[in-house]
Amino acid sequence: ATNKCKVIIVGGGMAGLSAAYHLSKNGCSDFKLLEARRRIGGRIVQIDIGNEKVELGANWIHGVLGNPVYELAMQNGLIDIMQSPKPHKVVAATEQGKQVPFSVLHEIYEAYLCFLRRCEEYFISQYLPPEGIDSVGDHIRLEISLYLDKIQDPQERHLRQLIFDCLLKRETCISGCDNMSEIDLLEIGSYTELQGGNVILPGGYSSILVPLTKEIPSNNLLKEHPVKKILWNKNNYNNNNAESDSDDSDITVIEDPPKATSHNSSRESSCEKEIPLHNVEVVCENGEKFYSDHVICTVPLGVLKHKAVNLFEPQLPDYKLEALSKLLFGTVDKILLEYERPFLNPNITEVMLLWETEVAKADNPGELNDSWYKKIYSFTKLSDTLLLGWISGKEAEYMETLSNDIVVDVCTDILRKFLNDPYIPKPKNCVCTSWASQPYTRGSYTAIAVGASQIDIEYLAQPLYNKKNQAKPVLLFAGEHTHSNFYSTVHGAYLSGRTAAQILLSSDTPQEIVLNCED
Ligand code: 6YU
Repeated sequence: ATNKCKVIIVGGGMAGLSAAYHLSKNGCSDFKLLEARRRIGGRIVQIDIGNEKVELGANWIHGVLGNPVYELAMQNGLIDIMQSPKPHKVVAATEQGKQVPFSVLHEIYEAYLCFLRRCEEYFISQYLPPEGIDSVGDHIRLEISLYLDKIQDPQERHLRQLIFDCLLKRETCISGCDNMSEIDLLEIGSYTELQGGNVILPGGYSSILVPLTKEIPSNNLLKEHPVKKILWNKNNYNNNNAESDSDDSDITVIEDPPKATSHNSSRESSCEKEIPLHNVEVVCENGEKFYSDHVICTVPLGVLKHKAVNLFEPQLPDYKLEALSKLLFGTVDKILLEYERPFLNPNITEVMLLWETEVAKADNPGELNDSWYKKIYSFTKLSDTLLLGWISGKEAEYMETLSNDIVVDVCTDILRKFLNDPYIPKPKNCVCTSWASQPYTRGSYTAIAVGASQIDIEYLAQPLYNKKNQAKPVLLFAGEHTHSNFYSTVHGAYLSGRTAAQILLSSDTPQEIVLNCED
């Protein structure tokens, strides 16, 4: 009997936990959350490195005003309101170990921000971009070349070009792509930035999981339950059982039942008579089956891209499959280096790396052997003895195939060269994330690729019904990839899980949906 419930939630990242939390808080405990990994949190995950708690996925609450994750953190005392922002001192250094004057860095950063804002404006304005320019990368590069044309001194121009290149690499880590030429120019403005800057929780982002999980009955959270198949219109297959159903008014007898003709099929239905009719059967990798009236699928876009065709029966509608292939789920990885003793100037918090050469675009990943590391755009100091490097795209995916020893050697060479100091020590420990290789993530976060649009995200979010006139959907979707303004963020995931729960908790009119659900 434990394998039957009203709602199954697939995936225990922020979206799944938010759905479970909102169901629980509103009096519905008849659900199960099936999580593939041994832990919950998904792309929110913390490890210990030395004495430090380090986040391997999300780090910042992006924005304060109107951010439900910030609210949740505030309500639960997770934010240190006395915390004063630590000074951030960035230096930009060239491969020759020369540091760039801060005034130049500042000038280029301001210009760059202006170019980016102009890209974002296309989403709301009626202006059209120059002909043939359809990506953020192409548009920004055009503006950069116009800007640099005005600088007479070739050395000054070159230096500025290197800073722009570095900022473009940084942008790939923010957007979640390999190259900014992949990002649709007209759609980048669909992402909504909330006011208030980036907030860090003193206990790390993962501390946000505590107030959510404490509201969810622990028996409802099933870890190490990877889902293999979601059969989401069982009702249509097994109409013979309709009368044996529970008293749930959502479940109605289907009008046009398939006829049981063969010996096998009648045996199947009599066998299933022992199981009260449910709309949904969810099968785990180990063969264990769960039955429910509704299922909320929160697996990441990367997993859906690889698995959707086999995961759902019946198949998802074509409009969803198309949206899945059009949207981007890029890779962003972190490189964490732990040192025996502090070595960086205490006043410096970040070193931006101004690589001389653009990263070579290799179609054959083997060719990245000699160039992958040029995609690391900076090292940030997390503590006196901990550095964080960022890398994105194909180069990040290539790095995921390398041993830690290789990464350690390469990063040590980079730091020695850019900081012009041959005595910089080797780290005693190195941890690299591997978001693209993780079978239950397969990338880092969602972006709108050239040719895709916000509508594709809305298509992914559409819940599905398996019968005409059904009051509530059977198959619902949540996850950062289903939020049309806050995709790629934790708060987007949280809101999408809340919406899915609200739909199931609600009566049938949208007004009541909102009123019926407590946050
Ligand atoms: C944010 C931040 N942040 C850095 C890095 C990463 C991400 N994000 P989940 O994957 O969490 O959960 C799905 C679950 O499903 C999971 O537990 C699986 O195990 C499970 N599952 C899969 N298959 C299954 C199966 N078959 N059966 C059962 N279970 C299965 N967000 O707000 N602040 O600082 C960062 C960052 C390195 C990788 C981030 C950040 C993204 C969030 O982590 C992410 O959106 C949510 O956690 C996803 O939750 P979920 O539930 O949907 O999926 C201009 C412009 C463009 C827009 N970009 C701007 C914002 C940039 C984003 N910021 C990134 C920066 C960092 C550092």
